[in-house]
Amino acid sequence: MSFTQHHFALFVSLAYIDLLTPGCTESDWIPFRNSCYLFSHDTMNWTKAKDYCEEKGALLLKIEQFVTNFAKPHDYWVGLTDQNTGQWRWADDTPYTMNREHWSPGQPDDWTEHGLGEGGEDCGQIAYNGMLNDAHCSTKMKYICEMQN
Ligand SMILES: *[C@@H]1O[C@H](CO)[C@@H](O)[C@H](O)[C@H]1NC(C)=O
Ligand SMILES: [Ca+2]
Repeated sequence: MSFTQHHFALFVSLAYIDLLTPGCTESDWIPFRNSCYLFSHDTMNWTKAKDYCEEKGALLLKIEQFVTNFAKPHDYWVGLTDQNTGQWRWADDTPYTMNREHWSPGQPDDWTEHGLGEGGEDCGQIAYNGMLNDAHCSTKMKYICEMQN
């Protein structure tokens, strides 16, 4: 485990216990490096989650650095979508460079048999195992916002 991963693991543990820590103005937000993070308890579809983060002056999570020890008992929306352009982009409209090592095996698969309405899977989530998957954007899911200080 690298120095960086160690600190990320610590940050994930802090997120579990909702520690009130100085550095973030809202109590549910967890400081890590130069950002504050919200691991939501409520669930929203991808677009609502993106809007909620933006209302808070934050972004649906843009993952700068992947770690293998992301261990959370939930799936969370992150700020990845290919719904408008067919190309994966971050919620701040910057391009995402595909790296399949960060996706669960066989993902993104743009699955269409979900029974959730039209289209395939165009929105990105991070699963409990720390790997990405594309899911139907209408799915209500927890989400992670990142506010840069
Ligand atoms: C997301 O949720 C909002 C409000 O609940 C709704 O208006 C919108 O149509 C939903 N979008 C999708 C893609 O399901
Ligand atoms: Ca998928």
